[in-house]
Amino acid sequence: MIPTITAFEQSPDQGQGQARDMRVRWALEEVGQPYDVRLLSFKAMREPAHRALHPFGQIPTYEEGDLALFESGAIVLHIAERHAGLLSDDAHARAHAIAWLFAALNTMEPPIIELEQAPYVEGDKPWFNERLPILEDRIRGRLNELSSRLGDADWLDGTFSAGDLMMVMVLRRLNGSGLLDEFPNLYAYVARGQARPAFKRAFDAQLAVFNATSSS
Ligand code: GTB
Repeated sequence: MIPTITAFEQSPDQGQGQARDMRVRWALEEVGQPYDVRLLSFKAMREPAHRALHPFGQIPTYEEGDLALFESGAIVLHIAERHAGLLSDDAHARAHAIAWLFAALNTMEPPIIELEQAPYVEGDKPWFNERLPILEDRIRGRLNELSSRLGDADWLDGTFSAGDLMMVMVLRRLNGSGLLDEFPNLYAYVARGQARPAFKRAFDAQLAVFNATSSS
């Protein structure tokens, strides 16, 4: 059965692969599962038909037969559990990969999102310029810890896993911030993830949506 995912009809990132459908596309490409995409306008995302799939009216969603899922982490984990390629058969390695997937979403991503959103949410506040380095230092602290753990390894726990997929996706949100460049092994780790053929196929697919919708 071919699953259907949802994505932005017009992604605000202009095809840079930062919207969270990219995580799901990449996971599906890694395991060799073809998929369909339903593109949604911001208006359609708020309508009852979509809210029935996603309580918060967001993308991505994932439909497969009578299963409907939301939350990119849950979707990637579901794909990894159902197909070979993103989780080891070894029970401990599997548990470690899931821990890294949660670490990406629960430990690394929140301060990164806070920094991303600060200009929109607090940019007009008189204390904004003082708070910015605090937010950056919070991320730097986490990057430092992650960098120490990764060391010279290619991936976080042996072979490439769903945990690496999610960590790379979260870290690449720092593109353009300069923060990742301070940690050469993390910079190389993200580059390694982005060099995977499955990443490239997923990236090209979401970029094709942007190119088609921006020229029409
Ligand atoms: N926790 C949820 C998950 O992981 O699936 C979060 C889902 C989410 O934030 N979805 C966003 C959304 O639907 C798109 S990905 N937003 C519309 C809305 O809430 O109305 C977040 C995103 C959007 C755009 C960029 N960008 O342009 O760079 C980056 C990330």
